[in-house]
Formats: sequence, structure tokens, C-alpha cells
Amino acid sequence: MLLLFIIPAVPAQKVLTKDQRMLWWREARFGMFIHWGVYSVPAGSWDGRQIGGIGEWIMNRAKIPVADYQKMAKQFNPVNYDPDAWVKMAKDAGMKYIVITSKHHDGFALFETKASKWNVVDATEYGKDLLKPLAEACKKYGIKLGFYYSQAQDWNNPGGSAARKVTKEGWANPDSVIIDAYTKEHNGHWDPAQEKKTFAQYIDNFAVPQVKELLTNYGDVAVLWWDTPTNMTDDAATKLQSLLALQPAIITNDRLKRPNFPGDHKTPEQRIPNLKDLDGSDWETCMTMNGTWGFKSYDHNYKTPETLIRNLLDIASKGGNFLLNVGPTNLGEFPQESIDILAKMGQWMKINGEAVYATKASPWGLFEWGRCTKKETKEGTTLYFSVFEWPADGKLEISNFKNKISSAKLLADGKKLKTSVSKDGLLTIVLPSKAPDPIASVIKVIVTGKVVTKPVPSSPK
Ligand code: JFZ
Repeated sequence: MLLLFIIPAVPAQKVLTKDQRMLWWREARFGMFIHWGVYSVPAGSWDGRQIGGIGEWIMNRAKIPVADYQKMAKQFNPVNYDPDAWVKMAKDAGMKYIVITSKHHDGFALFETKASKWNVVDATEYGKDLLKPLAEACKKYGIKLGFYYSQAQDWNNPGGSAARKVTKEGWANPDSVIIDAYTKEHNGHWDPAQEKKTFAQYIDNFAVPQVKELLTNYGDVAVLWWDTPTNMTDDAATKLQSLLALQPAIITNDRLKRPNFPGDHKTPEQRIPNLKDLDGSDWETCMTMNGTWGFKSYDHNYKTPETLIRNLLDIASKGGNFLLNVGPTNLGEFPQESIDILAKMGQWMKINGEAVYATKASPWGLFEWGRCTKKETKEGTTLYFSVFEWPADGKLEISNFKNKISSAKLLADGKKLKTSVSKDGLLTIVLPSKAPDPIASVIKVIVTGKVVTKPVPSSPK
């Protein structure tokens, strides 16, 4: 007898629109970048010298030979790594997502991979996948997890590209002339081991299988954060991009290959764009707390919580996201300064976070005294005025104001504030004499209808 088994058709994957995919990201506004790898071992110093530039570039800047660099993996032993505590710190700071370097330009994978021995499981004493427990902690705390992946530059896995840096950018070593001639001749590479394969082989043998692993073995991956398209080809970009189908809801940036792989969002780095440069696309400013992404033991030049909170508000008022970096040590610890900054930002966000999350850009552009964000509701519009410079006369004035006010209060203490609007549209909010928060005090104003206005002509930026 012939039995016919009817195999149920695989349910068709729902194809999400860009707006659907971007929904959580546009509401999140604030995320944590983590740059972590073997570069946290030299931590900015090589051969007794402090090497210039950002910490994760030390191999290239100091022209460290492949074999010497790989020896340092022995000291990458993150016994104090506590992914639960990391994710909790991000969450308590008010961050909604984390993007971690699964593999930076030094090619070292923080995850178990069959494509290369140059990874945390095979090359360190620690011997365990670092991304798995992070993915679990993110799930536990409701934080989205994204992977940074250096798709083109790879200074350890043969065939990867290397952006050329002349030696004086690291330190002027006695062989500078010879080394600089060599890197010129060898497309940025400084060690013959780096050129044992072609770039196309590197893409097929390392990058493609590793990205496949990342998008298969860690549950939902919210973001794939490509970086530095040095020597990328359309062919390589197409192969990598097609893998994204493994995660139908994934969001990617604009660094896979320029200009024909624009991704979902732009990535201004270490700067907040000016209003006039925004063209309506989604964007995310990534920024360091001190002067480096990867840990440098002697960089204590941290921005203040005031600067960083005001940066977040500046970014939100322009409709962007803020991806703020932490560079953990080789033992798996956040620098104490970063821990303190995150705690301070969290205190502020706990009270004032609603001025940031799920808001839209300011209808007025920027104010001299602070920033504005808005939320459109069924009933009307909620405006958040974040005041950096508290008015000496206790009156906050906003011109070009056309709506009817339903209520106005300070988020810090919930106190109702008196308001008046003159015939020619000058809103005056009467404030207490002292700012409740010297960094930024938020006034929440609910109005009826939509707020339609032109940016104030005096916008400083
Ligand atoms: C890249 C990396 O090289 C760096 O190590 C770090 O990971 C950072 C977040 O990204 O650096 C870049 C990439 C792009 C630009 C500048 C630095 N850019 O487009 O101006």
C-alpha cells in the first residue's frame, strides 16, 4: 500500500516593511556599543610605548606581527565577565539595545566559530563563547542585541583587508621607512601571513561562514553593524547582504559597501549632525565616553554625564539614536568611569526618559537654552522642553506657538506650571527659581492638535 505523507508547506516568512523593522529602533533612541577583544590586553601600549590612536587599532598602528599579536590571546582571560551585570547596567542606564564587536579588525571572534581558530574558544585559556551568555542576558532583561562585524578589514585571518596607516601614526619606530614602503607595496598589510589568501577567499572562507554563524546560533539578532568597507567588492557585499534573510527583522547600517548598499541607517561617528545636514533618513551617532573604543589603560579623559545627557537630548531633538561605547578590560570588566557615567545617566533617565523614548524631532529646531522633543497622541501633542540653561528671570519663552495648552508640568516633581500665550504666539512658562536638575530639567507640555511650525531662525546648529 502506498502511503502518501503530505508535508506541510513551510509557512511563508512574513516580509516586513522597513517601517515595521525600524519601529523598535526608532523608539529606542539610546543604545550601548561594546568594543571588546584581544586589544584590551595591550590596552594601548606595545613594547613599552604608548601607541597613538584608538585602542582597537593597536595592531595596525604599532605594526604588530600576526604571531606576536596572537600570543596576547593567552592574557585575554575574562574571568570576571558577568554578562548579566553588563546588560543590567545598560538597562539601568536607560539603554534599549546593545551592539557588541563580534569580530573587530583584528579578526578575533568573541564567539565559537568553525571558520577560524582565531577565536575565544580555541585561542584563549578562557575557552568559552562570550556572545551566547550575553544573548541570554539580553533576552532576560528585554534588551535587543546586535552584532558589530568587521566584514572587510581583518588583520589576522589571511586575505582580509588592512587600511594603510603610516608608522608615525602609531610610533616612529626605527624601521619606519622600510615598514611604510612595505605597507605601500602590500595594500596596507605589514606581515606576509596576512596575504596568504586573496580577499575573495577571505570573504568565502571566513566572513560569509562567520556571519552565517552569528545569524544562526544566537536567537534573534536585532542589528548587524558592518564596519569599514576597505577593499569591499559588490560581489562580496552581495554575498554578505543575502545572509541577512536569516533574520527577517534585522536592521543594518550603511557601512557594508558604499554607495550602493545603503542599509537602514546612517552612522555619523563621534559627532552629532547639524540640523541642516539631515535629509530624513534614519541615523545613529556612535560615540566614545573617553577617547577610545577599545580599552586603553591610560585614557581617563572621560566626557561628563552632563555632556552625554545633553548629547542624547540634542540627538533625540534631531530625530536620531545615540550609541554610546564602553570598552571592557581583558578581565571582562567595564572601566569604573564608565560604570559611574552609566549610573548617572540612568538616574536622569529614570525621571526624564519619556522625553527621549518614542519621541520625534523638535518642531522648532534647537533653542539656545535647551532642546525639544515631541510625541503625537490621539488627543494632541506632547512636547518635552529640556532646559539646559535655566532662565534667570524664571520665565521660559517660546515664540511661534500656535496650539492650545492642556497642561504643563515639570517631570522632576510633577508640579503644575503656569503658562500664557500672547496674541502673537509667544508662550511663557513660569518656572520655579531654581532648576530641579542642573544638567537638564524637562517640562512636559500637552497641547491640543498637531504642532506645525518652522524651526526657529536662530538655531545655533
Ligand atoms: C570604525 C573602526 O575602524 C573603529 O575601530 C571603531 O570600531 C569605529 C566605531 O568604527 O572607524 C571608523 C569608521 C568610519 C569612519 C570613521 C571611523 N567614518 O566613516 O568616518
